[in-house]
Amino acid sequence: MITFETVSAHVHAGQRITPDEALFLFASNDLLSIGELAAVTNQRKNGRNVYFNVNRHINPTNVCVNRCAFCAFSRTVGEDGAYTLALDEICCRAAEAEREGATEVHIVGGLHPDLAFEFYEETLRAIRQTAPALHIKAFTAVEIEYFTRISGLTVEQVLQRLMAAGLGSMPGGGAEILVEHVRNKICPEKISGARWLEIIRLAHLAGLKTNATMLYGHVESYADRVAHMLMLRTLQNETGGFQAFIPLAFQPENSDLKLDVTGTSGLDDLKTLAIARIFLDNFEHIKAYWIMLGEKIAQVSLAFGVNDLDGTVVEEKIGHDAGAQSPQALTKDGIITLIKKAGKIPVERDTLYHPLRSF
Ligand code: V47
Ligand code: SF4
Repeated sequence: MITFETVSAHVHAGQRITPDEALFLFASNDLLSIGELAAVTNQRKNGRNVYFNVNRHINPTNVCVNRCAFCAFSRTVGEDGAYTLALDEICCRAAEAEREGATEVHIVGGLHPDLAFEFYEETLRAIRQTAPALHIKAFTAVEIEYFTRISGLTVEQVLQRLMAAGLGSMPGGGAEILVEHVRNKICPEKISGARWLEIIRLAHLAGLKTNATMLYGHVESYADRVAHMLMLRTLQNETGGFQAFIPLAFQPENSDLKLDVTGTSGLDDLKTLAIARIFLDNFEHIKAYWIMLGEKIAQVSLAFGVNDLDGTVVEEKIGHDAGAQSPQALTKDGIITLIKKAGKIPVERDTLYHPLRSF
């Protein structure tokens, strides 16, 4: 029989916990005990260090053929609010980010019906030329699959071409919940969970590091969350290519997902981050995305197993179009203060987690 004591004994002995044990923790409301186990796990991996980076998000277009039910960011061509940035504008934002001390640009966008694959290659080349110091973390597995469709190339060829043009790593979006019956409800047009995993696997084999996200707090059950994390843990065993796991708290405003939900609770946010820290023993980093969580929950999460805060971001659309109440940007000083006041050591990192300086 699973009890808190048996799970705790496994964690303290440094043993991997089972999916049933993770489910047992989700069913418990003993947040402080779960947080303690996560903190022990994190302390072993990262000590008191908390990583952050100075980055800027750029979303080249919000025009998207998928129109996932939870997404308040996307538009169809010609719809009010639809936009596509010119290459010059993208470069201008990247150059500004570099001038202001960023080390990374994070680029994701909609699946535009009229842009050719060459536009994305050109974007990478142009950024590399105008802002050579920036690491380019770009394109989710969903976008990579779309590029194969519009170009007629294989996944491997798309990845090679993008890497030759300057792609340095990939973000973890598009994973949502990898379980098929959930995807059928929230994003029926999106690639399957199996395909998402396959593309990420190929990216890892090509030498790209990626992250993995999990969109939670909508129609999924705790069992779905555990199944999602198990698929990631299994792939990580094989490739070792994941850097951070990032749970994304669902923001319910302006989406077509007609749910009687007001957004996730602070308790659920902290429990999910803590269980992720315990269950995903082969992930080095659990990232709190303050945009979706708010600064205060993100700060408290540092006592619940989290060791990474997303960066300065500067301009965020996906969460804010869906009602996120957090600011658009945090300054570097703001992040450092937030981490210090949680009793931790702020460590600025580059995209690949090389420490740059601590404060
Ligand atoms: O895949 C869309 C999510 C993701 C909503 O890898 C929503 O470092 C909440 O993946 N409520 C894109 N979430 C963002 C993303 C990301 C963000 C920060 C860091 C990294 C990283 C990756 O945003 C999408 C989707 O899961 N999303 N709509 C919404 N209403
Ligand atoms: Fe398009 Fe991504 Fe929004 Fe889905 S989540 S509609 S794929 S931009």
